[in-house]
Amino acid sequence: MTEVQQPPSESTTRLNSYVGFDSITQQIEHKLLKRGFQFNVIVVGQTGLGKSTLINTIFASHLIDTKGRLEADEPIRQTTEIQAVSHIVQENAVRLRLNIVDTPGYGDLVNNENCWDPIVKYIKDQHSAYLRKELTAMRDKHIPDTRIHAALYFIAPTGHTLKAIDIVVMKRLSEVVNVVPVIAKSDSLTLEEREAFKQRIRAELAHHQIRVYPFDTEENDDEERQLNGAIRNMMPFAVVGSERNVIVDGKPVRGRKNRWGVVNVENEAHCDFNYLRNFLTRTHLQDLIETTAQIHYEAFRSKQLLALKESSAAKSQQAQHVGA
Ligand SMILES: Nc1nc2c(ncn2[C@@H]2O[C@H](COP(=O)(O)OP(=O)(O)O)[C@@H](O)[C@H]2O)c(=O)[nH]1
Ligand SMILES: [Mg+2]
Repeated sequence: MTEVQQPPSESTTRLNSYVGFDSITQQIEHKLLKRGFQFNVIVVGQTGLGKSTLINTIFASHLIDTKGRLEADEPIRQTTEIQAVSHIVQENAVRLRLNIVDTPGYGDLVNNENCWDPIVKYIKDQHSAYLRKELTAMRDKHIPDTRIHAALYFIAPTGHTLKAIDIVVMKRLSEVVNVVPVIAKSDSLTLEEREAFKQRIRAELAHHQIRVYPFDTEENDDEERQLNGAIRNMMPFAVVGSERNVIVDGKPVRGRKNRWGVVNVENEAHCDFNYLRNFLTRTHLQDLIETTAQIHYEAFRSKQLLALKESSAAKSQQAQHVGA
């Protein structure tokens, strides 16, 4: 009688069942699922463009998948400091700790020079905290990750061109983080205006050589390249946010009600909110996390370590001088 090798199943104990290294994918999956994922996003842009509102909308739209709608919230408060809002969202067996960092707007002042500094500093501080943990002798097996995986950059829906400040800030941000531009309050543009504005922004980004996410790396296969190409063609996502539910077909949805009708933020005919959410938390989640570690954090890390080496070399030279 020949024995049939059985693939591992929940009912057989792990040790005496068939074990091949093809089971590694299940092992990894099991471990990752147990640990859950941490995903950190920051929102950046001028005051009043709907950053805090969009954060609220993203969370509300996720919570509907599991727990039903949030009720209409407290009135809007002005954001005065950099502040993280965090919720655990779950889809099937996967737990995602979604952390969105809200920032006070800038651009209200006459002189906006270096107004982006606190945001760039915040992003670098997270890299630096991670590096410090990584370098301690008794480093934790799992370092809590606060590194920012994506920066949503809010563009005012002027329908004209980018402002000088948009170009400067996106350029600076793209050096330290994955930048995802969005057109804020896009309900104020007609569909034609929106399309023309998107095209103009893409042309300007290219002209100023601002590298926004997603960009292709050598590791990408054809399918990924195609998907990235499609996303780049619809960038920037034209979003609408709302802190209120409106009733559409008898069901409450996040939306904005006007005299002439209702914008349902999750309706793809109305705006790109769904595309943005799927892009961030589904199709590109893992890639955003990886690019952050392998490109942005790595650049920071090697710079810091080099500086550290140089300063210790200088110190030991000094010590030799003193000793001589
Ligand atoms: N028309 C429109 N108004 C919006 C949208 N998102 C937010 N708002 C409104 O814009 C104002 C400022 O929003 P807020 O989220 O505080 O902006 P923040 O300063 O960028 O955080 C509020 O009155 C919001 O109700 C949107 O998508 N469309
Ligand atoms: Mg705000």
